[in-house]
Amino acid sequence: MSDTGSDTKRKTSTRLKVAKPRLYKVILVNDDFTPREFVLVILKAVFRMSEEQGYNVMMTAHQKGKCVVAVYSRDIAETKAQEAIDLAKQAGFPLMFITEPEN
Ligand code: NFA
Repeated sequence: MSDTGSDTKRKTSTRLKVAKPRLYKVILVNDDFTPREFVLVILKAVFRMSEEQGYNVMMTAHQKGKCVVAVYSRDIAETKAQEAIDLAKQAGFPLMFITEPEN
């Protein structure tokens, strides 16, 4: 009863810490070497995109230079971007993904 006040304070400061999960965009960057079909394989495997979604994202990057693939927490965005880069590198392609905060 007498420490109701301090409990309330602790709860409030905890909420302030968890209430702001910044979201990060994973962006596909165009290059002149990676085959379109390989880009599609990566988008489907790593980012769980459908054939149609993947094709549209791949073609947008191809035509405009880059395209947002998806938005995640920072940790997931960076992990998925690195996974995709590594898979491409293993296959001999310079495919690049970058991450950036949404706001
Ligand atoms: N521009 C690549 C090509 O013509 C395809 C590509 C699309 C690569 C999107 C990277 C990103 N083979």
